[in-house]
Amino acid sequence: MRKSLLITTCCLLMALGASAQIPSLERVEPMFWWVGMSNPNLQLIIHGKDIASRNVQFTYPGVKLVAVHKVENPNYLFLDLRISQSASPGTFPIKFVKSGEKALTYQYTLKKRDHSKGRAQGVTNQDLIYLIMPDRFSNGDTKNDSIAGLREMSVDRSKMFSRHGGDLQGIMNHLDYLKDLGVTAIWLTPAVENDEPSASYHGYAVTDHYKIDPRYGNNELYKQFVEKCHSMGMKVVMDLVHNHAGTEGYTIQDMPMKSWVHQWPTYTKSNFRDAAVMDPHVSPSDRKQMLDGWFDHRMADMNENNPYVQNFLTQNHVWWVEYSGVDGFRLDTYPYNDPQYMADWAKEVRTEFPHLSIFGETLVWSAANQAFFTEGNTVNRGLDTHLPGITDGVWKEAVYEALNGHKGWTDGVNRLYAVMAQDFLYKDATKNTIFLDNHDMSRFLSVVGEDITKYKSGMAMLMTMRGVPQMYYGDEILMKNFSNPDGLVREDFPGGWPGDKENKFTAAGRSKKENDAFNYVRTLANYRKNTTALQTGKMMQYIPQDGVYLYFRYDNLKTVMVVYNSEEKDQSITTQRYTERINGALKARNVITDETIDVSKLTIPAKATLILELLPDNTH
Ligand SMILES: [Ca+2]
Ligand SMILES: [Ca+2]
Repeated sequence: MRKSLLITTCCLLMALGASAQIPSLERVEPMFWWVGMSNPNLQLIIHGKDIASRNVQFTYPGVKLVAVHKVENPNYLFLDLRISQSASPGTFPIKFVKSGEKALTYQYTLKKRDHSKGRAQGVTNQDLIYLIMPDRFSNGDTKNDSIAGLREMSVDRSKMFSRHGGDLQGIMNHLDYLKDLGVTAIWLTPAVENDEPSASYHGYAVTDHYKIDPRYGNNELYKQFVEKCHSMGMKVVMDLVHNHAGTEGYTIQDMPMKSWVHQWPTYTKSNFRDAAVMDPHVSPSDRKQMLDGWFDHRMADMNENNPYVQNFLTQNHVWWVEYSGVDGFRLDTYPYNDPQYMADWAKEVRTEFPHLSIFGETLVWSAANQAFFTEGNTVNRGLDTHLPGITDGVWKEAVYEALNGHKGWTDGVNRLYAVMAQDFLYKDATKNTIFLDNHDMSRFLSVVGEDITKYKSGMAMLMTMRGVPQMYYGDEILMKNFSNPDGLVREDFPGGWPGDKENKFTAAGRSKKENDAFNYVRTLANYRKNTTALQTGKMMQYIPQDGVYLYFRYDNLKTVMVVYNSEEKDQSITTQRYTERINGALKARNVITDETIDVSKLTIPAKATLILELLPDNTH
C-alpha cells in the first residue's frame, strides 16, 4: 500500500550504496485521506532521514498548509493541513526541498468518501459477535504463512506460541458456516502488522498501524473481507490498541521525541490496578504507574498526553473506518489509557461515524468499576468518557457463580440476580458486551467442568440476557482448556487447515456430543436473531427462590420466559408468582425442543435452563 519511497530516491539509494547520509522519504501517514470529513484538520507524519532539514511545498485548491512542526528527531516533520469543505478529490505532489539537493516528492491523494449503505453501521444488541484469532481459525492461503523480511518467519502448528498460518482468506472461506450458526458480527483480534521476533501471533504488539499483517493478507483483502461480510448480512468489529505499541515499530525504533512513549528510569510495568484510575483516595504515584507503566517489555506505553501521539492514533482509527467500512471498535486494555484522551477520542470518532459502535475491554472485579468507564458517569470527575459499553466480565463471573457456586444470600445464582440489579449504574447496559470466555481466559466448557447441562445453561443466558452477546471461536464445537498458559485456549479450529484429519466445520466431522452442542447454540442464536424481545426487549427478573432464577425478556411482539434451576436436583415450580408478566398466557413453546407446554407448572432438570416463548391465548 505504501508508495512513499519515490523511484528517483530509490535509485539514488541503490547507486550510492544506501549511505546513511542520503535523505529519503520513508513514510507519509496517513498515506491518503478523504475530502468531506467532519474534522477539516489532518496532521501528516513525514518520516525520512533528515527530513526536517527540508522545506515543504504544495498547492492544492481548498487545502492549506497551516503549520510545519519540527520535533526533537530531525527524521520527522509533522504537517498540519486544513481541508476545506470545498476541496475536491484529487492527487497533488507534496515536495520536500533543500537547496543543492534533489527534491523529494510524495503524491498525496484526497479521495471521495464512500457513503454506501451498510458501512460503519454499528454492532448492537441485535447482533451476535463471534471472536476469532486470525492466526488460529483457518489457513486459506498457504503462500502467506511465512513472509521474507519479517522478524518471525517460522510457522509451526505444534508450538502454541508460534505462528500457525491462519489468515483472512481462511475466515472468508467459512463465512457460510458462521452465518448458518447465527453469527451476525465478527471480531478479529488485531490483524495489523505485529513484526515482533517471537509470539507475535496474538496481534496486540502493533508495529505498523496502517498495514494488515502480510501473514493475514493485505489492506485490500481486509476491505474485501468487510465487504463480503456486509453482503452476507454480517458486520465486523476491529480491535484497537491505543495503550501500547510493539517495540519494533518505526515510531518506537526511531521516536519523534522522547515523550512519544512513557519513559521510566528503569523498566516499570503497570500495577494493573484499575481502581487507581477511579479511587478518590489514590496516591499520585499509584495512579501514574497504572496509567503510564508498561504492559509488557515489548509493548511501549504510548504517551496519550502528547498531541502528536493523539493525532497519530485517532487519525489511524478514523482512516480504517473510512477505508474499510468496518462497523465497530473493541478497545483493548481500556483502563490503562489516559482518560481525557480516550474521552476526546470517542467523541471525535462518534462525530465522524455516528453509528459506529464502541466497547472497551475492562477486566475488573465489580459492576461499579466497569460502569465508571462508561458514558454518562460524570460524578466527581469532570469528564464524560463517551464510551457506550464495556466487556461485561462481572456478568461473566456472575454466570460462573450461578453455574458452579453454592446458594447463599449473595452467592450462587443470587450473585447473577444481584449483578443484573446493578444495571442502574450504567446509562445503557444494553451496550455492554456479554461473554462466557475469550482469548485471554479459560474456555467456558472447562470452567463448568465439561458439564454439558451447565454449558447449555450458560449459552442460554448468553443468548437471552441484556447486552451484545459475544462467543469465542470453537465454543460451539466444545473446544476446551484452561488458560495456563494462554496458548492452550488459542488452539486451531479443527478443519481450518488443508489436510486436517478432522473437520468440525461440517456436521459429519463433529462427534454426536459436538453436534448436540453445535445444534443447541445454532438453534438459540438463530432464534435470538429473529426475536426482537431477546435483542432490544425489556428485561424483568425475579428474586431467586429455592435456587430457581426466572426472568423475562419482552416487547410488544413476544414474551420469552427463562428459568434456570441452580440446584443439583430436578425441581418443579408453580408459576403464580410470575403472573404479572405471564399475563394470562397458558401455554408456551420450548424454544429448543419446539414442544408446547403448560406454563402453570414447570419441571426444570438439575442445572438446566428452560427458554419458553409464551403463546398468546388465541393459539390454544
Ligand atoms: Ca496462511
Ligand atoms: Ca498507559
